[in-house]
This record gives sequence, C-alpha cells and structure tokens, in this order.
Amino acid sequence: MEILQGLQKPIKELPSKYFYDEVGSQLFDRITELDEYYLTRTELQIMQQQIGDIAATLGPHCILIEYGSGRSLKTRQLLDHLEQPVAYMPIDISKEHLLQASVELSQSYPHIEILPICADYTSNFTLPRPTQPGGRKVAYYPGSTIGNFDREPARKFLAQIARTCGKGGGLLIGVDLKKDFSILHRAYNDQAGITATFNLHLLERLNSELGTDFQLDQFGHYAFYNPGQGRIEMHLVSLSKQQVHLGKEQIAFHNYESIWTESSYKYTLDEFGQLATSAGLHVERIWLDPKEFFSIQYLSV
Ligand code: AVI
Repeated sequence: MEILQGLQKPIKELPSKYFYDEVGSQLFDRITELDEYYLTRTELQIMQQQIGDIAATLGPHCILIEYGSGRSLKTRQLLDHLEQPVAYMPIDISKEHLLQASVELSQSYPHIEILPICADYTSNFTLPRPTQPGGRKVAYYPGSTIGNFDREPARKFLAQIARTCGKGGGLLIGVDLKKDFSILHRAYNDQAGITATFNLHLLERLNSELGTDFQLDQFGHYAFYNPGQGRIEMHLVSLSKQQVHLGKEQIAFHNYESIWTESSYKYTLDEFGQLATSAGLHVERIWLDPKEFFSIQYLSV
C-alpha cells in the first residue's frame, strides 16, 4: 500500500494528504492564524478588497464547484456577491464537515441549490445535475493547495478541472508566489512550533491507524526553501539509528535520514501562466496584494 511503498523508497516519503484527519485539520487551522503564515490572511485580504471585481469576472448564473471545501468558510464571501448563482457544489472527503457545512449553507442561502459531493477530488467523481437548467461551471480552488502538487500532477489536475468545467467554464484559484526565501522559511518554521506539531502528527496518525511504532521524540521537523525547484520541502528527520514496524515489515532509519512529507511550490506569475496553458486553461485575470505575496487568478477553459 501507498504508505509502506513510500517508506520503502530510497528517499522515504509520505503523501501529504494524510495530514488532514480531524486533529491534523485543526492544526492546519491554527497554522492559518499564525503571524508567520501569510498565505491565508493575504488571500482573504485580496478577496475582501476585490470581491466586486472577482464576482463580476465570474459573471451571472454560475455553478460554483469547490475542490476541498472543508467548512466552506471562504466561500460565503463569494456566494454573497455572485449574481444569481445556479448551484454550489462543495467537494470534500470528510463527510461530516461536508454535510454540516451544506446544512448551514442551505439555511444562509435558501435561493442557491447546495449539492454536496463526498469524494477525493483528485479522483473521478460525477457531478450532480442542478434542478435549474443552464449555468456556467466555475471551479474554486483557494489556499494555494495547487502548490502541494508536483508539476506534472498539477498539470493533470488542472486539466481535469478544465474538462469538468467545459468550454465557457473557468477556475478561480489561489496561488502562492515566489518571494524572499526568509519569509517563506518563517512561514514553515513558526516560532510556536505549530507547523512542527502538524508535521509530526502524521506519524502519530500512522501509529494510531496503522499500528506503526514511530517514536515521535525521535523525529524532528525540517522545512526549507529549495530555490532550484521553487518549493518548500517539509521533512521529518530521524534523530537516531532506529527501526520502525508496520505490520510484519521493518523500516530501518539511519541517523538523520528523512521522510519527505510535503512540497509546497511557489510560482512566478509567468510560471503559473505556462502551467495553466499546458493544462488547456487561459489566465484571464490576476488579483494581487500590495506586496505581491499571493495571487488569486481567474482562468478560463
Ligand atoms: C494546504 N497547503 C496549501 C499548505 C501549504 O502552505 O503548502 C499546507 C501547509 N504545510 C505546512 N504549512 C501549511
């Protein structure tokens, strides 16, 4: 299985999607509130300042499809401003959050049809059909989560969104930008150590769900910016020579050997434009904060 295969690679790795169980999602929420973690705050600031223009760009009669909607907190602003949206389709793997958010949204927006989809949004899922005919499909993918994909998977995922939305559709996406590496470094090495706890929680999760015997105090959080690859790399580094067990398998660690747990790519506007083009999308609009730390972009199919 994926976890064992990752730990048996010459450079050990674990998929970052496993960060997000209940505790991991709560830790991530705390990260988004940290002074050092500028991403969420900056995206929200751009959204607040440009919401009129963003809503006008998306246009009337949208079917808004949110990839990884969680509690749909960021979406309310959009739903408040869109002109006569036809439907909102939140997609999330966590059924509990999805259904709770959907009930709350139905109460707040009785005029918008809420059609939740419980799925891993990178897999093939079927879109429900809204009761009201017509409407343009617009995907929403905030948070610069696209940064957590390597280049080719990112291209494939964007191409899949383009196919889902079809001609005339679009994608509103949050993309984190290249900047001074010390700012990037701080964002993934916060003083309070929340990012370290978030990273180490991955091992805690494997221990409780798969019965591994990782000793959490024998691994350290290590995150750095790799300028050649244009990404933050997050690792868990073994602090001793040790063995870890997964079922009947034994995984050996050298002292200072790492498990690569996440990449977070940062783009220039040109680089992201090229990626979008290679996925069959066209950059129509870009909104930035004054420091040009983060971008919200509207791509058309
Ligand atoms: C969800 N994603 C965009 C975050 C990021 O910044 O890459 C995940 C994260 N990892 C460490 N801090 C936050």
